[in-house]
Amino acid sequence: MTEARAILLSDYQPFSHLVDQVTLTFHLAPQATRVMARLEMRPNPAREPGQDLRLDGEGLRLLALSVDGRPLAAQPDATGLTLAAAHLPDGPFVLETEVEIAPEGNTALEGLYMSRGMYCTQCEAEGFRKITFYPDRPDVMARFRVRVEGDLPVLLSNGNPVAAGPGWAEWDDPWPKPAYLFALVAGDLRAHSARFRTMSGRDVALNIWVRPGDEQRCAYAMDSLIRSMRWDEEVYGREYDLDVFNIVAVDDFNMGAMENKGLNIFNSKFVLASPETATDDDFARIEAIIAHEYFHNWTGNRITCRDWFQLCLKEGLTVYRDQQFSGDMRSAAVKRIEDVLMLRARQFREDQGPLAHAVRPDSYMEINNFYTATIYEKGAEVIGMLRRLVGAEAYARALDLYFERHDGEAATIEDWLRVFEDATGRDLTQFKRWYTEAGTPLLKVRDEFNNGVYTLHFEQENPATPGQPVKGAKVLPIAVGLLNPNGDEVLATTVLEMTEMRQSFRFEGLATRPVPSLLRGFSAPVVLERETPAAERAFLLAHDTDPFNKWEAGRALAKDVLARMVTAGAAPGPDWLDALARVALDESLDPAFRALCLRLPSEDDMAQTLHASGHVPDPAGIYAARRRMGAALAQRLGSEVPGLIAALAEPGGFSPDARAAGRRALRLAALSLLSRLDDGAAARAVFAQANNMTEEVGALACLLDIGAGQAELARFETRWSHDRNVMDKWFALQIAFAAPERAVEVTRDLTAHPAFDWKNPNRFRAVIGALAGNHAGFHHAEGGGYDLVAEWLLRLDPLNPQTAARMSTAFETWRRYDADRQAMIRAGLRRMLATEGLSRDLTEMAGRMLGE
Ligand code: B3K
Ligand code: ZN
Repeated sequence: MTEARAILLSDYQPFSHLVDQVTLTFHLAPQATRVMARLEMRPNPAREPGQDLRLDGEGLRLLALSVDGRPLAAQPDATGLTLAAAHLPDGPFVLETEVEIAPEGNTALEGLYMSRGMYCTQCEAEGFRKITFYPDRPDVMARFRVRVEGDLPVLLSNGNPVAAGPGWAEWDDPWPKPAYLFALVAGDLRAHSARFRTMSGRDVALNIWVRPGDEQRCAYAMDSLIRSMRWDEEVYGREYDLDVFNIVAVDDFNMGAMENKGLNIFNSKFVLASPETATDDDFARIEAIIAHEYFHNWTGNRITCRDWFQLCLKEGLTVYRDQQFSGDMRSAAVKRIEDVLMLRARQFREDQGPLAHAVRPDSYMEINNFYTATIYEKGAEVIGMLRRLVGAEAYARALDLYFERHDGEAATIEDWLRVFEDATGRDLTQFKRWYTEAGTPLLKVRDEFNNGVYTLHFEQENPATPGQPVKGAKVLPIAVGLLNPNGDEVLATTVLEMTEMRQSFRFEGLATRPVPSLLRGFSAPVVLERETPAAERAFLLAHDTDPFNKWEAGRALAKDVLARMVTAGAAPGPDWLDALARVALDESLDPAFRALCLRLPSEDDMAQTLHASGHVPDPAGIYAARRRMGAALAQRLGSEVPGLIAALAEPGGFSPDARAAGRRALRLAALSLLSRLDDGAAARAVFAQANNMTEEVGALACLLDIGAGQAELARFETRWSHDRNVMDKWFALQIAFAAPERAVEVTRDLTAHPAFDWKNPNRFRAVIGALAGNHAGFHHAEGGGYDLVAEWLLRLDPLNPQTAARMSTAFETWRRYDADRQAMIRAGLRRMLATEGLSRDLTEMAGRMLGE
């Protein structure tokens, strides 16, 4: 199965044939499902006549094959079936196949598989070929009609329901689509239903399908769906286009969710929520993912990708849209800060390591390995930059043109950029480098003030990445504002457009030297480097009118302090402590914002930053320094904290809205500080009285963080052992908060827990992923963390290569660390590569990480 061959963008050719209509019939059975496929095809006029027909197919038992009713003898190979041109008509023909598959044995969770008695599918990127023989590529778009037969009460597929009887149902999807958007679900399910009237007055039936008993936990997802549908009409003018929209929650799922046309399939963790079981973060993620999958209906489904190299065309744009949506629903400033935190934690990390790749890569071995932070989050940043450069109004015009011009098509990044060029008259040739060149630019800034003229000198560096040693200058939209020394803004936010390697910008008529607020709103995904005195950072934390940069100033200050603590053994000085204390206690500020300011830089973030500035990060040293930093903050704020906690208590019922969530976030941040001073007494009380999961789990985390909480852990387990999604939190928390020298042992013990169902991706991530995320534990000098993660990846790989490969990115940062750690990780990756039968997924990842 591990034929290691790279697929190249430059090899793209249109498919030999077109598929006009697909008719599928499924006889469901766990061990032997029959799939009958009838494909109405014709040669593609865009190709020379007389092409063979190559169909993809993996793990299929071929039972029958005919062309225009005439049986044909053809022998499939390991990856598909070739029908020689000689056996095919020159004009339209009907190809029929019958195959048998075994969904019950499908542990890869790709294709048709079973999750706790229910049938479901995951076809993106290349899972449809595990269901039937088909040209499984996104530029082959066809109409699908599906008949499902099985002895389960609910039988679903894409499109509109057309007919149903006992044990069968038929569905018709009028919108041509690629096979990766195909879906089928069958199970004993219950619906939480609602209706939606579209902007043109069409009535749509909305259903969220869940296991019996879970219907009560769908209200928030439904509300999010309705708000998403309305928002897409109001902001993008996009209306829904079928009579029904179905969402199904499944427990065994490799990622978050999937945008199958009219039948979204979700990891149950991103659907089910009640105040008792879901945290505020869960609610926010549910809202974002429901929106994301819904928005794909236009950006992904109506307009899809020509080939998988264009993945960011749908993912970057859809992430950008879901970020806009969450910003509109909540606090835009807080949302932007959270998005940047995540971008730096995942995408900068990826971009600065051996897995760096372009937003539009030009080669891959296994496409599932490219559903990355670069394609998604950097892809979204690139669109944000485009909008900043052309302006909101031109962006809206360009998007209208995109939908008008490419509806029903499989498009490319070139098509996308041409739409912007045509709508705005801009030449985007240089801008396109954001799509084709990997790496995080470094933006160095110097400033100068002479005779009332203030000058900013910028210089960009575009570091080498695997396969891309030299790069050109990027177009950088740099949003700046200037403040005068009493804190008034003397220049409101202005977007400078940098297009050269070195460029200076002048500001005239200033009475005094201004304080610059650079890269407001994080206007470009770069690392900003400027010698900035601590006093200036503290000034911006107090006075910047741009909320992102206000936060960023505090963040930079904290990172400077922490870096000095790690590298020079310094103590956290009063400047930082006082500045932070003022923000924490400033009641004119949004509590959610204050909570974000109180969050210390993560250990991995510090390791990344130290490495970038030429240090070899010592995980134990970072851990210890960060704890000292937290302790100092607790001391500084100590007397104020109980008052803060009391003032933020929310009597009355729970509401998941952003305002209430922000207050809880600040209250828990304060509780965490207090726990260091009162040995957890207050946290124990909050845990005991909690009527919502945010506070229950938040208080438990405070206790675990100070090395306490064993009794509470036991109580939590007793209370929640029946609930998988909640128990994932129980597993993950203990590992996340385990002290560095105990993390491996705690993890090992939990892998022996009877509820450690490691074939379930959520549970695997909650345990093995949590160890990989415990920076000092995973990177413990003895290497036990590396060994344990590698051991489990190798165990999972034969069953579920996709999830194993994704988690292998735990090792992508190996070059940051000292020689001993590097040697251990390299040896582990080499052992992986030497393992017989290693999947193509993990082979590609380990090979790229080693750079060999
Ligand atoms: N498009 C899917 C991801 C599919 C991942 C396949 N390995 C979910 C999403 O981005 O919306
Ligand atoms: Zn997506």
